[in-house]
Amino acid sequence: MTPPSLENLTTLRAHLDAQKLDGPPPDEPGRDPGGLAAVIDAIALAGKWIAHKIRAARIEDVLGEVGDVNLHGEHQQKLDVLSDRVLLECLRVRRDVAVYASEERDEPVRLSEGGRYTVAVDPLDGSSNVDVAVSVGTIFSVMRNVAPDEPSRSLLQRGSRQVAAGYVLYGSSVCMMITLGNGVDLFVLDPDHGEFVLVQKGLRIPESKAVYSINEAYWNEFGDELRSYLGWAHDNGYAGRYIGSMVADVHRTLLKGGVFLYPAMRKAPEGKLRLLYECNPLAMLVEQAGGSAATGHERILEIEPRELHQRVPVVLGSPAEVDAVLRHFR
Ligand code: P6P
Repeated sequence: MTPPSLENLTTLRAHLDAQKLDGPPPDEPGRDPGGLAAVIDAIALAGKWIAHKIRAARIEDVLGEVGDVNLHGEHQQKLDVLSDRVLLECLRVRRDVAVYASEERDEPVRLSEGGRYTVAVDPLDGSSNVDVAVSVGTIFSVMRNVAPDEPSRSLLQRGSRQVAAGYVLYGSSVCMMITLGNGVDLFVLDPDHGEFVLVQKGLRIPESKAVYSINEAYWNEFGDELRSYLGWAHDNGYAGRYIGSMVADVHRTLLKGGVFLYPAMRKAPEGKLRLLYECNPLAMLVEQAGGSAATGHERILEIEPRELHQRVPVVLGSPAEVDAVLRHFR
């Protein structure tokens, strides 16, 4: 990893401009310059704001619950609601997003008429960990708006149709991992200048690593195949690492290798994690970095979504480690 220096200092905006992405929409009066770069830039801006809020949370008392529950019956944290709101507004002003979907909203929000993209987000994944200062993150998935007459339909495309995906991780440093479909790039927020700086271009996940990441407290809920895999892993000296924030567990897996699992269980036959704004974007990142992402029976990115908040089981990470899991599912 080449540390940034004055000679090779590349900001996110400069990196995006160099990718020659879709430019602004055709000249139309009153339309702000849009394009995919502007969409990613808007998410980065929201990420900076959320990072600040999280840093100051205990001081500004935005911790804790608003008292509401979201459609999944999960208690909404104040920061969940704030993060969702700032992402929506940052994307609205860029005028090229037709519809916005979020884990925190029952229904999608129509934004710009004629917008060329749809964005689906988990505004603050792992938010219950904020109270104990554990890493959390914003996950995003960008698709083309292929149904201008009814943009919400564009949200239900298979993950292989994503044009961009990534996350902002609010940890010991604020990291932004993005893919535009031609590799994975890692940026770190320089707190002194308020810029995301490129620190690793073309990131590759290690081929193998004897680390698995799963909540083994659910052992009694696991099927025989998964128990067989875990028994094999225990016999082969694997280490367990589980943070309980998917973004943090996946970030470690991308950088160090290993396998992350949130499987189907008796009490959750579809697993817990959502397809559109958690598993699809993270699966795209992992595949673009040379890894694999499956449900145990099919490739995540080939799933035809049925509905906005659909859940799927997920096994993702180093190719050799995902294969080791799937060998027990065949
Ligand atoms: P469990 C956080 O609530 C989350 O959605 C993911 O970030 C995380 O991987 C998972 O749930 C943790 O779930 O059941 O292990 O607490």
